[in-house]
Amino acid sequence: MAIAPLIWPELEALSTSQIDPGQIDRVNGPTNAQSRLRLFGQTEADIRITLYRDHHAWCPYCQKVWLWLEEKHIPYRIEKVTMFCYGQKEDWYKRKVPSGMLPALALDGRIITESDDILIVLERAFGPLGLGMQDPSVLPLRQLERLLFRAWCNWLCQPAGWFGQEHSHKAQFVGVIAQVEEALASTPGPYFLADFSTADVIFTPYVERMNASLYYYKGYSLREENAHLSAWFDAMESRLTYRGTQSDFHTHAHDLPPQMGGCYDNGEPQMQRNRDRVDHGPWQGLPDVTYLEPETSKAEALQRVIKHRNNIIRVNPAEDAVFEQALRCALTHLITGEVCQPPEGSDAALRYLRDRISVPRDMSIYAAKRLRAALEETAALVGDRPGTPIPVRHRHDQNPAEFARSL
Ligand SMILES: N[C@@H](CCC(=O)N[C@@H](CS)C(=O)NCC(=O)O)C(=O)O
Repeated sequence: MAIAPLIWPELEALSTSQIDPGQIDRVNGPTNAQSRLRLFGQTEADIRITLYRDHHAWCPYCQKVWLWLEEKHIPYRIEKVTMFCYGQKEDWYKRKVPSGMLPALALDGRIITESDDILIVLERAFGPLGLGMQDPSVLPLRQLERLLFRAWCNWLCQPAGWFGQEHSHKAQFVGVIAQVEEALASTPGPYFLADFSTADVIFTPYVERMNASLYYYKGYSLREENAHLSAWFDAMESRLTYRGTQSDFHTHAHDLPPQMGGCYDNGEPQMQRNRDRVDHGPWQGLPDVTYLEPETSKAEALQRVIKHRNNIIRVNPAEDAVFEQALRCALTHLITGEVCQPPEGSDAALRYLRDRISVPRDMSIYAAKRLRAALEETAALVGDRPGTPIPVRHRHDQNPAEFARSL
């Protein structure tokens, strides 16, 4: 039987009965994308660093530096900057870094750019993370990571063309992956060296993006087809630092095209099945995450939407009153499991939001999967109209300026 949508205070009470907002410690608790200050039990007087990274917690080079700081428990502040394809770059940032490129880091007031240079400077100031950037065992792994990056770009970012070309780009990538598998097999544990180190941090951002994009655009499941990489992903997911920075297939599949200048699908049946699943669900069970789902994932999703609800409703193309009610229906369904009938004609509006949940910017990976499912199941009660298509040349639909007041 369908129930009436809960009102906001009722939804809020349900989210806080499962997660007390006061207990989410953004400053000293687990790694998270919402924090502006990280202390790890130290004081603000101990801070020597500001990390400038993108609002979307998407930039791979920022993720590298972010993970490093989190692993080393170095206290730091975070300033968020808009990437060009999301909106207008902040003037204050262009005065600091005229190119506008991210990441940048201020150490004792001195600005450093280029993620590798940043890590080298950080190592000098705070010591290496395991073995350092210029260690003889790390250097060849850094070169291997760049080789893999180039092979991935060649495969993903060029039209399939004639069959042989697609085949040779794939073969080239798979050949480099064999070297990565060999490197991982040569150590006793799951990491690139005997212990977790800088080398794992260096590989993380792009291997995560490869896993997502090749699944979606090429029908190739990096994590499932390579035993050592699979164990490496599992080991990375055992770390709260990585979980806090981890994105999902949907976010990456749709954030990559404007950043990479286009991603090309190969049209194969497996690719089409994968794309359909990433876009329309079911999202549970996709090989973008394997650690056990936290019990609080639905409450987390609810809490995050409640916090930003005014802007979420304002930017949605549907009429505010209609979407406000539809959104409460989806959230009621999310948290109670009951069916809640949304207003007629709200299906496209619900799918608009379904397609714009960004991980980890908005919430963690499992919370996003639960919210997408609740939005889709609620939309399906009134129709099958898709949301406004996600743009591929820019992501102005995600302009952080629209959310500035509640970020
Ligand atoms: N080699 C640089 C690359 C940095 C880079 O390409 N950053 C991109 C984001 S992933 C950027 O800032 N692009 C400008 C923008 O999108 O606003 C590094 O390692 O830091």
